[in-house]
Amino acid sequence: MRTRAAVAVQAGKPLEIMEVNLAGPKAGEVLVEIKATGICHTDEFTLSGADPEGLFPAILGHEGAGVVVEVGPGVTSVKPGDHVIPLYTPECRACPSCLSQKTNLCTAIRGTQGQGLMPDGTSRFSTLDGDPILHYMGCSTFSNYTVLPEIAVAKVREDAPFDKICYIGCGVTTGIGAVINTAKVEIGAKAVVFGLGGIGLNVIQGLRLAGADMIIGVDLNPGKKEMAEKFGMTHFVNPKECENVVQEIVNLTKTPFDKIGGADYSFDCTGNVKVMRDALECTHRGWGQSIIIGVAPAGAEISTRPFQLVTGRVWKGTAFGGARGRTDVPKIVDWYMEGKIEIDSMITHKLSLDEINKGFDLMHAGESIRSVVVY
Ligand code: NAD
Ligand code: AHE
Ligand code: ZN
Repeated sequence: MRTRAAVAVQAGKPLEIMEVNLAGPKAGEVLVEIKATGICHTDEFTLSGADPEGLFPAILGHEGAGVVVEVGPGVTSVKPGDHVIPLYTPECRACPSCLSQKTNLCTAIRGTQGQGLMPDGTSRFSTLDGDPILHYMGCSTFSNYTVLPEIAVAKVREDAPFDKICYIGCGVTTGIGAVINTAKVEIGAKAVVFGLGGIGLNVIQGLRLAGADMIIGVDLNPGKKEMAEKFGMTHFVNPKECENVVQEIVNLTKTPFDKIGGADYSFDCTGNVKVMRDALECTHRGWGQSIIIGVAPAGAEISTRPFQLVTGRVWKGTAFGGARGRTDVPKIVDWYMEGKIEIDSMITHKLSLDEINKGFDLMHAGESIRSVVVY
């Protein structure tokens, strides 16, 4: 079939909207009509050329929601008409990682996914001239129709609006999951969130859900403060307005009884390795945990004095918030539908596919939280 898609032709260039060919689903695959997709900072990261795994030409996008149109041979868990959210972290329930119950990082198809290919080593997308176009993160939601492995779709309830729940495909689950699954934050905790964008705000709402007492937000853009407060941020620190962010946070968290100070938990939602160091070092001696969510450019490395770890601080990372997609994503959709979590106000801009590059401009200007493309 033919479908309209925004194609990343080359790193650093705007996406090009065009008709492309899409081959039908093979065994174990499903054809999905994408109804809406968010634009995550990771799409921008890859498009910019900073992603060591970035390949071109490709169809980016990994934060979508849609409807199953057709299933390939052997597919049993979904059928045409089912509403689904594509999963860049699939859940096969049979690989060593899934069976370990220690990680959400299913390894069943990670090799081919990283090469922009379907599990059989080929691409379903091509130009009208027949040249292959690569998949991205196994999702390619910047195409109106896409093909996904069966293990990479979460079946969700049919009354949930696509233009909101697409955000559960990455940002919402990543932020809330980092708090609940990765850090396992407890009631009364003091936490710091670096970067108050589409991920950071969801960390904040996760912290509120977990019952944190103090939620300190850090961002260079003071325009992010108001929205973060609505989601539960209790204190705001602008690194441009203080001499030392780490000291500022330590001071904020000190009490007459605890004169050492430091956050119980911190979360990097910037992808900046200097920020990651601050995020670790502002946590409490003896038990502080810092969770890296941000993705850093090719060649970037983190550093700290080993003494920071010797004295009990813990550095952790999380992908997709530690969520097991097929199991957890339908539950998060339920939380949204039941009013337990909020999404609507974070979707600051709605665009057509033709306007998709505007979504990247808004992100660069710091004007959007999430832009969502509605097909
Ligand atoms: P975003 O652009 O919406 O937000 C980033 C925020 O960080 C902005 O508000 C910006 O002002 C702030 N910021 C930038 N530099 C800063 C600094 N030095 N100090 C303080 N604040 C700073 O991006 P997003 O969609 O929220 O994504 C955030 C990061 O998370 C990106 O690196 C993205 O690739 C990554 N991410 C990771 C996962 C995962 O599974 N690990 C999932 C989604 C996104
Ligand atoms: N390809 C990059 C790393 C990108 C990355 O870390 N991706 C996250 C999801 S970000 C979603 O917005 C992830 O899931 N990582 C685990 C995985 O298996 O990709 C690089 O540095 O090479
Ligand atoms: Zn993302």
